Amino acid sequence: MPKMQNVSRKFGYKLCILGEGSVGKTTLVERLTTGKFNPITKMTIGIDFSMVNVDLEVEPEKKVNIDLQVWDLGGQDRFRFILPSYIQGADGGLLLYDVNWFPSEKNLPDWIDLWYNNTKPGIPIYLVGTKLDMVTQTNLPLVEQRIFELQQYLGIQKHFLISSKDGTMIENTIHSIARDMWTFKNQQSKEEKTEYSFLDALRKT
Ligand SMILES: Nc1nc2c(ncn2[C@@H]2O[C@H](COP(=O)(O)OP(=O)(O)OP(=O)(O)O)[C@@H](O)[C@H]2O)c(=O)[nH]1
Ligand SMILES: [Mg+2]
Repeated sequence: MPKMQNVSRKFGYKLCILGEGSVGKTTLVERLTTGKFNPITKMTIGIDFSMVNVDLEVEPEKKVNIDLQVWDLGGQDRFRFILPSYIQGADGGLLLYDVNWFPSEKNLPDWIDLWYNNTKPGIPIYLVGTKLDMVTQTNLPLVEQRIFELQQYLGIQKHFLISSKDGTMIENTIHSIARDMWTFKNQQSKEEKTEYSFLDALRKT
């Protein structure tokens, strides 16, 4: 039997970045692609695409290599009409809001509805609070309380607090969603295989 160690299979998934204007979508994508913080991003006009490569050990001695095609849509209201087709075919989503700016939370329920109306059940979506570097020690308990309330209210358990400025939790967030995307896809293909073999068995009888 060949040894499975270091065997790497390649996958390509679509990851959508969602959220209001100025919450830090493009800055996150730039951090992922260049490893740097860009303090002077321009507002995104339409959609930008980037590739991010992630190596994951999904099981002991089983590695996969994932090409994430990251879709970044301008958060201005005038781009909202594209949203359903933007989301279609997504394998995962990061819904960003700025933890220092409560108005960026206002439309989170609409974003969630939009997501569930345009994706299959089970496709991972995370809530991501941005600009953690701007939260003071005094404000942190308030922010944590607010996150807890949002999770309950929106029914989303997976939440990450990130800073694209100092890099906090950026890698963890992307590795975690890549792993969840892989798990979901893997589960789905197993279910499809079971369905086909069941149909094959029926045909043979
Ligand atoms: N301090 C700090 N500033 C950030 C962070 N992330 C983004 N910013 C700043 O926030 C501003 C807006 O960031 P963008 O990434 O352009 O926001 P966006 O969500 O892509 O905005 P639209 O393209 O208009 O939808 C920029 O000035 C960024 O430098 C962060 O983690 N910390
Ligand atoms: Mg942008």
